Amino acid sequence: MKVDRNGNLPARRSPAHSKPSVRLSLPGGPLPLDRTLLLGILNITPDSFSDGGRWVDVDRAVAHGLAMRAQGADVIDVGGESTRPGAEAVTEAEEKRRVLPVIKRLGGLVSIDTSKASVAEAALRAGAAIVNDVSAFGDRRMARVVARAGAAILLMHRKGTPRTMQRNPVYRDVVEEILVFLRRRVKRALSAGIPRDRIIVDPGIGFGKRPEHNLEILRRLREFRRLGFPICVGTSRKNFIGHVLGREVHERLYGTAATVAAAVLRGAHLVRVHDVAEMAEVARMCDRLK
Ligand code: HH2
Repeated sequence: MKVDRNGNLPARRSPAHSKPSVRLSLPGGPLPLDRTLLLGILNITPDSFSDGGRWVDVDRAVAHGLAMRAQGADVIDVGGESTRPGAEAVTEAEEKRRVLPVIKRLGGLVSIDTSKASVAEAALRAGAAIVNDVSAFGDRRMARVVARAGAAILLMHRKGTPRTMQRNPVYRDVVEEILVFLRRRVKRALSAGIPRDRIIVDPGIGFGKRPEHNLEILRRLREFRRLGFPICVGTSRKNFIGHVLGREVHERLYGTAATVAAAVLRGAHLVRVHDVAEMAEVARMCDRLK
């Protein structure tokens, strides 16, 4: 190995101290990725798997969004349609009726969790800056809508649809298959005119995956850094935690904390969580341990 003229080995740039190579910009300016960003989940749905029915009233939803922000959420992820396995589809009109008044009143940094281009378009007009599309362009108009608005897109992997995705999902290599899928969807985003620094990727924990697939994704999360985009991970209260610990949905706080810690230590840039106050502490601690 080469030494410098004082006989010292060259300084190694540790990943923790080098500048993050991935970037994220929103219409309001760049978002720093030197610490993990938190997406606080706000489901305005009667049937979401863990908080269904809690935030269907607009006043309560807005108050909860503001409370999550005060607890450390960087982005409030507003959704009007549950994606849980077997969930019923919701019409465009109903989804808009649920999310738009809340987005308008929340202000600040908001992402819209939708797979419908028309809902995304209306939400971006109402003030959202990120489209969280769990179908990764299942609606062919979505890429153009996001590009035209100058918004960011969060592209998530999913195998099948909410109706079918948990019916015996099979992979040869779960991580490789997701990487191939995400590369293709990123390409589609770029060719629609969405800039590189407005793209986020997500392996889609729980979407067409068995518990062992979800665990493997988290163990091998570093491999997603090869894509070169910010990585978002959503493990909060999900079924694979219940599977490991034998806990019901509302007993998964510690299990969620363990998965958030694993994700942050293995390179997640954003985590999508229900329990913002607790997970903000987990993320801050793990940021310092990197
Ligand atoms: N998970 C859910 C919904 N949206 N978006 C991203 N990017 N990543 C995720 O892992 C993800 C997501 C499912 O969780 P939740 O919103 O709590 O439940 P429901 O879909 O039943 O509303």
